[in-house]
Amino acid sequence: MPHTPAPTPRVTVLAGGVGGARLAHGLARALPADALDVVVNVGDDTELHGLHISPDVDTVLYTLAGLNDEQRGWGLRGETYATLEQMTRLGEDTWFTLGDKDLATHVVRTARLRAGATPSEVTAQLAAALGVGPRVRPVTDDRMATLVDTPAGRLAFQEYFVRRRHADAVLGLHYDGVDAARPAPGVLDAVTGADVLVVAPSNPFLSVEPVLAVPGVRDAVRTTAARRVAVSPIVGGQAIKGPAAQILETLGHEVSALGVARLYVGLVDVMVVDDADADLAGAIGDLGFEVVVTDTVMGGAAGRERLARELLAAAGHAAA
Ligand code: FO1
Repeated sequence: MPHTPAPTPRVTVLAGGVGGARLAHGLARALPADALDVVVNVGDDTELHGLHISPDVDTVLYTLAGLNDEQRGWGLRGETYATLEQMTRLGEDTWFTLGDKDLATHVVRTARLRAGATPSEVTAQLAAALGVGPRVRPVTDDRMATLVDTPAGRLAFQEYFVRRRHADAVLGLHYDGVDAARPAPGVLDAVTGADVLVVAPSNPFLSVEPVLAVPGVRDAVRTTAARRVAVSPIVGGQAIKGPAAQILETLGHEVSALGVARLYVGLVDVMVVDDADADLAGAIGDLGFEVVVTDTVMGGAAGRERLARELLAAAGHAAA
């Protein structure tokens, strides 16, 4: 019998910053560029020095372009900071570290937004200029901002995350403006038209929820015919990066892959957990998930691609 190759699956990733970018990079290595959509959180966006900064979108773009700083996860490799040093000398408060090349992104984005382009259009232009093949989409073109309730009061996201080094207990989260936000063009189609929907190992409250909270997105995830796969960002009771463990705890959830799985009931079919959490597989399965236990700690590009291929296999699709 002649062998008919399986059609390439259409894959959409819901992503925050570093974890989402790394998994998207693995998927980009395993799939043709036009098979992959990355829908990105914009609740972390901020305005500083008169510039519009979209950290998660940039982290995804830089990572897919192979230009990111691997150690930090965000920003560009081989950065210099001459502009920031001079801005400090001129009296600007420079707690948010902006490299010279990264500043170019913010200058260009801000100029184009002021000239009337939408965030989606600017993101597509930046992606093309950086040679990024997969479609990278901000979840919305409307303004929304994650605000963090702490014992010190309600903080703007980057105030909490960078300036105060996510040291404050998180008592609650507010996604300001989200009720009036509309999904950006193509976002709902990317969710409903996918064969595989991947929820990246990003922070459930800081990265995934502000994507789902945009009206229409959660329903699209609930009802899509895509096979839906989530990777736990909690491994062995700890976050791979950032404050996910502390936030789960202060918001009253179990700090484990099981605690994460409980958040995704009804939204996801397959939970992928790390080998370190093999003992939780039974309890996660009891929630109705199919469970895949594997090495989820993505090292370099090869590790990301391996995990990406395992996810696609778990979803019933082979990679290209
Ligand atoms: N994260 C930090 O911890 N410190 C920084 O100074 C910092 C600067 C920065 C500049 C541009 C950018 O795109 C991201 C940057 N990040 C920084 C990361 C970022 O703010 C957070 O990691 C994300 O918003 C959380 O997903």
